[in-house]
Amino acid sequence: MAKIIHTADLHIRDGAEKTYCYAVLDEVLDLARSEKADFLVIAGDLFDSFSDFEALRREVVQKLFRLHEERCRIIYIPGNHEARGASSDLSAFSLDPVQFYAKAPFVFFEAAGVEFVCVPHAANYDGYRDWKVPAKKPGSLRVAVIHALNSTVYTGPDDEADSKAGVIEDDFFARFAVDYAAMGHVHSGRVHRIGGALACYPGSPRVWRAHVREAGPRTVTVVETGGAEPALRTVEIRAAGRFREYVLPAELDGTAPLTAVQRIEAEAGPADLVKVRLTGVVEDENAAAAAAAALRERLQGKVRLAEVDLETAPASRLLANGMAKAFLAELDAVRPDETDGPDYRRWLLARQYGLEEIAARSEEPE
Ligand SMILES: [Mn+2]
Repeated sequence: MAKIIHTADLHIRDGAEKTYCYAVLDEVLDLARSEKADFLVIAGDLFDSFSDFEALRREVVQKLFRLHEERCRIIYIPGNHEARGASSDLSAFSLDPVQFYAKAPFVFFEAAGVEFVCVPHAANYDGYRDWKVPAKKPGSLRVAVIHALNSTVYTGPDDEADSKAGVIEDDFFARFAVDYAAMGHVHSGRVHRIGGALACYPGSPRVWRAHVREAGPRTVTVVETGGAEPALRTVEIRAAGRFREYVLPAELDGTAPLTAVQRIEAEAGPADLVKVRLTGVVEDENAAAAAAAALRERLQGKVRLAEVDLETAPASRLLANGMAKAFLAELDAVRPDETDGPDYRRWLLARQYGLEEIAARSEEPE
């Protein structure tokens, strides 16, 4: 029976983000310690680029060394990001005592009754049918460590054109009698059964970018062997914070309603990445841009990273439009006194929808 902490896609970056990345890493290591894990498996993209790998690998190995001393083996394969901008072959680096397997096409070893097939990231794995992977010993558990896409998640070209990952075929898992596939690359966690294996993406334990795939709790997977099949559970990494996205109708001057901003500030935590999308018709997009910059500045003081996007349209043509003027005058007459609460929000939305509708009609050919 063995216990494995499975993580991937930490994307440790030097510079302003280093403190955050290390807080996430430290929490993962604390978990491995408190769980008394036999293995910590890092399935690629531990570093965000080759230069981050070069700059920080010694510091990171120092952090991992303490866990190693507590008899947890650390197994790490490079993902597609470690090779970004690489000026030398990753397999030439030693991260001792971390078991770093960068030598293509795979490295096989057995430890504590678990057989590992470690597959460093490659642009493709086409030759795998010729790989001389030893037959599985009866009674042992086989874990494949892979940084790639598979058929259940690959839905066409990767949207990160400059950091594509290879695609591993379904047949791979059955051919090499894999029980558990410790996958990396996809940042939202998921488990699929492929060719008799449980193929698990633990998801990134951090928030890497403002994207829907980074939403929800950030987790690592704890795997326990010994039963009929591996038992999995996910553990949230609190230091990761959350990705939070808000769509707000802007006032005519481009500012976000204060109550909405206060709601965001009450909800978001200091480790969060917050994205605000300001929508609607505004009088002057330059003023709106300045208001957006001020909002970004304000939120930046409260959260780890704040992004404010303008998705507005200028009302210049509209204000010359008699219907728009009349509409705004009517609406101003029924503007709620309280700018707090749902009535005001509904009023703001009604005004935006009305203006957008008038804008659309005024562009129709006569
Ligand atoms: Mn990746």
